Amino acid sequence: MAKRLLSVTSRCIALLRQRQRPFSDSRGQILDGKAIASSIRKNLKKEISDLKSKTDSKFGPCLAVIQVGHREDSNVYVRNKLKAAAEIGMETRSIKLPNAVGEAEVVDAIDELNRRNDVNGILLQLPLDVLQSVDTDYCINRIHPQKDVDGLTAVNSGRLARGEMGGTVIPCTPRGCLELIERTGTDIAGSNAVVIGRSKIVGSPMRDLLQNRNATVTVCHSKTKDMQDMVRRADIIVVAARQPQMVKGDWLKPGAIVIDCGINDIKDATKSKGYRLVGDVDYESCKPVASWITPVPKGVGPMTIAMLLQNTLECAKRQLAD
Ligand code: NAP
Ligand code: LUD
Repeated sequence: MAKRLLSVTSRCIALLRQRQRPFSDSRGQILDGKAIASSIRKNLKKEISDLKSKTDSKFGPCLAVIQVGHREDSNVYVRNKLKAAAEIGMETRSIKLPNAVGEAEVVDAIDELNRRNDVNGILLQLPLDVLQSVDTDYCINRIHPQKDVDGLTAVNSGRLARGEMGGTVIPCTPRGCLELIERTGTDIAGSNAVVIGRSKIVGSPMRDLLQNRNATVTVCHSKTKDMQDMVRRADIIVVAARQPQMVKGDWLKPGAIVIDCGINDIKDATKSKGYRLVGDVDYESCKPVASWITPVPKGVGPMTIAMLLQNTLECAKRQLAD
């Protein structure tokens, strides 16, 4: 009898402990951004084809990408974006401006795309690769908010910061990160989230998104003291710091969800190109401690592109309804 009572009590204690632990105990699960992005693109392709047949092909979403200069990384990203758009049945326009242009030419290109009814989304690839000084914020804000598929204009980022989600566009990378976090099945509400980085394109909108989901968010940046102490309390950590392999496994709370936005080249003589891509997270030391972790490549990067396509489709649908 005493033995049975003991066993029931210890089972109850074990159950209680499990309830107190908000996250799953399995460690090192990989959040496969490439596979998830591919399934999202497949659904978008179907939706576009259905909308085309319903509207006698009057509906044909079109994404325009402006690239200034010829940075090798931008060439790759822009090529991938245009290819992914075409593959799901979107029209695309690629506008390449030489690095000798000034602000006026960039603004002219944006204004022309703003005017065209056959263009639903406009993306200005950053950073601008220019010889003379051009005000990036000014150019971005020239994009009509309804065509701002990157969600970077002051209007759209202001709406996001204020939690006014109807009609806004969420920046692609943070939207992709949120999608990945949601797919782990974790409860974001009430969790402690740490975002490392506060850029307009990743860190700040990520903070807003997590806060809107009722996480308690701490933002770290280059002047943050005791960053490791902040990270140790985090159930969810999103890193966008442009610092190769900065976050180490022994900084993490066991079972944390780790989302790595970083894309950095580091020298690697064993590779034919002489370098390889790594994130801002030290994957090898973090993987055994995290419950879920994104790899680099094939983590956040492909999600950014899938979310761009989703944003473009959403903008096109709103424009059709107007
Ligand atoms: P960014 O504009 O250079 O901003 C970096 C941020 O990190 C800044 O807020 C900076 O702080 C902070 N930071 C720098 N060093 C730090 C340190 N030692 N400790 C803590 N914080 C530090 O970069 P970004 O455009 O946000 O991009 C971040 C990374 O994500 C890059 O590797 C980029 O290539 C990658 N990225 C990937 C995707 C994708 O689709 N996968 C998309 C966008 C960006 P301060 O504000 O104090 O300067
Ligand atoms: N500017 C972006 N600049 C750079 N990785 C991207 C990106 C795909 N206006 C504007 O697209 O959202 C943007 N809007 N950004 N980025 C970075 C940032 C921008 C980064 C990586 C990838 C887009 C991507 O496909 C692949 C992966 O991680 O698996 C690897 C690609 C490779 O280099 O081999």
